[in-house]
Amino acid sequence: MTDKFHQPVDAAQVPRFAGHATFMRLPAVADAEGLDIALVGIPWDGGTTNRAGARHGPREVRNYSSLMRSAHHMFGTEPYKVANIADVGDVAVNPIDLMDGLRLIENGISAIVEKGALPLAVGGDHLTTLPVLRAVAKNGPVGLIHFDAHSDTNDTYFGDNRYTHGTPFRRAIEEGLLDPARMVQIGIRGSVYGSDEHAWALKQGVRIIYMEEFVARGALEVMEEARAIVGGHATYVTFDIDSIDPSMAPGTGTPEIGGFTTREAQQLLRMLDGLNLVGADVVEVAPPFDLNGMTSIVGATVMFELLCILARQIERQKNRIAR
Ligand SMILES: [Mn+2]
Repeated sequence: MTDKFHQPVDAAQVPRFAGHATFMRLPAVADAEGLDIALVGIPWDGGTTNRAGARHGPREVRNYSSLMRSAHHMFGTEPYKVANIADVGDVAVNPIDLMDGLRLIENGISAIVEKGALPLAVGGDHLTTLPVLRAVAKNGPVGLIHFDAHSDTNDTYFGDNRYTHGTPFRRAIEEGLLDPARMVQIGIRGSVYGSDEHAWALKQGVRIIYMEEFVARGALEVMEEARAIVGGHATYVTFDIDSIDPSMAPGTGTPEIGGFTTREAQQLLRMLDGLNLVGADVVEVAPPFDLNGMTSIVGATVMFELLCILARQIERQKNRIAR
């Protein structure tokens, strides 16, 4: 089975600091043909309202992903043995034209989805998730499990500008890409523009689990509720690195204190196992604000956790077909 799937470069043969800096040291391939999971970069931060830099995220996450090994120590999963996974490179982007940027990102992710592969994307700012959702929700609205410090459901910025990294999930609901009754946001915290900032999202039926509620209830209980909300239907997972405390992930554009520890994030992510996922992303890693790569290693590790969840889903599907 192993030899028909792409394998990462063996660290016992080529040390981790050598060779090509691809995601997880997997082969770089031209497109998603034959892949179960496509690792893809979205180097675009044209939706950033304050500190830009997430455009540099994919390159640094690729670099730090060289520290990941090939098996998950808790699940026992060896993702590269059960699924065909490779680095399809970065989608084309336009750093000086927002609407063209969104169009290019949607095209890039659509090319993956059309080949039947699950996209696992690394942003980019959180607006990149909107064109990804346009690509993965072509057959109808999907559910969403959203880890973030911010709800990202505001309406407009700087006048009537509707597309920023503070608005993607409002636009996605309006466009019918997300079913708000199957949406849960976890880790939301920090000061807001007004006391009614989350009123619109709550009115649509979005479940917002503030950090304070997470602290009171714990990962197990919160994720049991999140799993019940999305159920067994198609669901997307989006992980904003600013959900993690800035003491552990400072390299991001909009840091908020009081965040998840990296260990809590691992606990939360592992409880995604068994859902029906159509893709996932890690966004808002901004290397210009990072310290010695400490945020990029968090991004790479979150990516590996998500990769194992997706690989386990592929494995279950293949076993079902084989049976
Ligand atoms: Mn966000």
